Amino acid sequence: MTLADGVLAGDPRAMARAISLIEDEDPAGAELVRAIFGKTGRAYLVGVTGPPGAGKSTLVDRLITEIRNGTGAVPYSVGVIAVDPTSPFSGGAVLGDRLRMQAHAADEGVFIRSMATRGHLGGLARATGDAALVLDAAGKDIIIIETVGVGQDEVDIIRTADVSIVTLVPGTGDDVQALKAGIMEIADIFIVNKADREGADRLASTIESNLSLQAYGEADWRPPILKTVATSGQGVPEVVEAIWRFREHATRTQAARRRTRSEYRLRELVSTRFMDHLEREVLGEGELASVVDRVAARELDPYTAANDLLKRALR
Ligand SMILES: Nc1nc2c(ncn2[C@@H]2O[C@H](COP(=O)(O)OP(=O)(O)OP(=O)(O)O)[C@@H](O)[C@H]2O)c(=O)[nH]1
Ligand SMILES: [Mg+2]
Repeated sequence: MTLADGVLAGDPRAMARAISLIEDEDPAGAELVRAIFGKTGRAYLVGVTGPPGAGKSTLVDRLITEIRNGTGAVPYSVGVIAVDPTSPFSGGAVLGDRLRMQAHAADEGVFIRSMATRGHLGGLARATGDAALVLDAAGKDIIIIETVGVGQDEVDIIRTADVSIVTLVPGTGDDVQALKAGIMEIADIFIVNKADREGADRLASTIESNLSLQAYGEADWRPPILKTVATSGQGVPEVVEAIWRFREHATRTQAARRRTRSEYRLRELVSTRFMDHLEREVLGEGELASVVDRVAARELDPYTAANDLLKRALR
């Protein structure tokens, strides 16, 4: 049985192996994605973002429970990708996520994986997207991606999910931070977590007054603001309900969003392929670095440099 067959059969070991290949940027990972791609597109992608320590993993853990035991007739299967922003060697947060979510270890309908972010520009979004394809091909109905809402890469991952959930916490100045980082705009659902703490209502009304600055038409989705205590599970059923409501509501925008996701990935891949080609096939050893040095030293402007490189690649 090939690795792709294993993934398509939903074998957790094949899935884990596939995601490792993707994470390591092994060419076999790309090969695998090629083999499974035609069988993807069924899963519903839920993006969860927010500042470090907002309680995202705790919440995702509760969401899994709620979705698995939930009100639906058939329990959906769930795949989770937790993107760990720290170095692959620190391992702290990864371990934390694993421990927190291991309550689901015995549940065959749940697959959880942490992914370390690598230095590669754009690589995180690609690796996360490919890992989601693996879970999708393996038959997971709902795929949850957790990222810390810092950095464009991470915001893009969440922005192009089928539903984007932004988690904030009272009393940390998160509201201001989030406004600055532009993650307010991407939210389909707001969560004020740690609602057992003081200031939850205040934070909710800050978000509310922000929303009221925008003009929502009759038919537009207005992001709900939901208060949760992830540690106890309070408010979590309402979050799952809001996800289902959004899913019902946004059938038209979902197609557009998935198209954006495809375009984003295609553009990113072509750029990466092009740069790889340039560095490996066109330029000599260290040549790109010396062009960078000249731009840094103001001997060469970046536009001229880029045009020169493009010309050489196309020659
Ligand atoms: N009081 C309170 N504590 C919470 C709540 N939700 C989570 N916590 C605690 O907040 C801490 C961080 O929770 P995590 O779930 O790891 O947060 P996270 O956002 O996933 O963190 P990173 O992935 O490291 O950014 C843990 O100690 C949780 O127990 C809550 O609703 N109330
Ligand atoms: Mg976490």
